[in-house]
This record gives sequence, C-alpha cells and structure tokens, in this order.
Amino acid sequence: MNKVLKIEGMSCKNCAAAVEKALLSLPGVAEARVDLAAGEATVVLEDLVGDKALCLVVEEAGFEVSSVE
Ligand SMILES: [Cu+2]
Repeated sequence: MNKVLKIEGMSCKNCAAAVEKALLSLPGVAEARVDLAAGEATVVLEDLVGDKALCLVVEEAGFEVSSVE
C-alpha cells in the first residue's frame, strides 16, 4: 500500500533526507521517497500505519503535512 503526503517547508536536499529518515524510522514503512519539487513524500507500507503516525514523525522532524492520500 502506498500513501502520498503533501509536505510544506522542505527547501533543499537535506530537508528531503530528514523527511525520508523520519518516515523510515516508523515501523511498517518499507520505503520513503521524497519529491522535493512536488513537495511530496511517497511511502510504501508493509504494514498498517495510520495517517496520524505518519504526520507526527514528519512534524517532529520540523515540517508540516497538509494532506495524506
Ligand atoms: Cu533543507
């Protein structure tokens, strides 16, 4: 299962890397890929992971999630 997060506040490669790292730290997240230009992160879930948990780790890393699809 894939989810796409719209993320605000990412401005460079370091931001993208920080978001990827934060998402990968969650159990159940198999892959995390950030598209910096689009302001999006795509996660591949190998387990059920709630939208709230995904938003929380991104927010803890210092960014805002505007939507999860
Ligand atoms: Cu940055």
